[in-house]
Amino acid sequence: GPMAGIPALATGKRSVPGDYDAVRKDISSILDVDGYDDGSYGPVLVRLAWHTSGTYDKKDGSGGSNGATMRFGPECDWAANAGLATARKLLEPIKAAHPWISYGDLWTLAGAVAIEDMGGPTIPWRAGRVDAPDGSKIVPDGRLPDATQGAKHLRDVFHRMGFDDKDIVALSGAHTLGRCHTDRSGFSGPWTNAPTTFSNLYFQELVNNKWVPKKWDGPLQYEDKASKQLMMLPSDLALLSDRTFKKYVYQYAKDEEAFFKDFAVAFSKLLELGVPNLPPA
Ligand code: CCH
Repeated sequence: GPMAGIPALATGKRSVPGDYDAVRKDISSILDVDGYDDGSYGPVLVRLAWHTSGTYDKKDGSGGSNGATMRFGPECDWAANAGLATARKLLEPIKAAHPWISYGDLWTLAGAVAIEDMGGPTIPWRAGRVDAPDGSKIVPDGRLPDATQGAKHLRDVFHRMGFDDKDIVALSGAHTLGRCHTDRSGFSGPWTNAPTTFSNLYFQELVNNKWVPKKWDGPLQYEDKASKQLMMLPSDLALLSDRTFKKYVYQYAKDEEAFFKDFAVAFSKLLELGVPNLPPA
């Protein structure tokens, strides 16, 4: 739907270069908005941070959040990035108030701040991404995961970025946040009943429900048999049908602390893929 009004920024003033705390404050101040989805822009900002980073290929170092090439075609028009213009536009007033920050740093910092403000773990974040000019080489479409596919595809995509099986399951826990939109991905609905709180609920719902195909005109997705209010993508259910993935799903469903710890490390790594010359941690 249309964007709800953008609230005034907390600091409301320009900051000195390098004052990332001022940027963090302004990001925090725009997250909660009545009338947009479940009341928070947090989830779509997390998705922006993920999609700007998840194009990375460790073989040749291409892709990743450095450059912020999603500002330009064709990347902004990839089907996988449908709906992320909402997130990018939302951050424009913050870029205007803090013009010294790069888009790559702003988009990834917004994802980290959103996770933290929604109750998640502290995400180690470092500045250093440099924006690329329009016309720069953009990686080919097709590097972000396809929700209709299974375990082999998840491994192909995430191993290409340099992640292992445990990282794949930990990162998938971000689907505790937000929802699917028919006008963006074609899928519909939230994974949990608390989509603006970062928790291990996604894993609990995965293991505690019976998942059946949803009867509708849209693409194959699953609904929980009891309430029919929650959804899983085919790629989510792949985490249950693969023995290795399933082991971590059950571990994270039981142990939120382990999930938070592993997610923070993997998400931080994701945001830094392909970013050269980062300052020491
Ligand atoms: Fe995701 N995700 N995601 N996802 N995702 C969608 C929404 C969110 C896949 C497909 C989809 C990660 C991994 C995967 C978020 C974070 C992460 C949607 C619905 C699809 C489809 C988009 C829409 O309609 O708006 C697939 C396939 C994978 C395979 O691994 C990872 C990793 C992360 C972050 C660490 C978040 C957050 C959302 C909610 C966005 C919103 O607007 O509410």
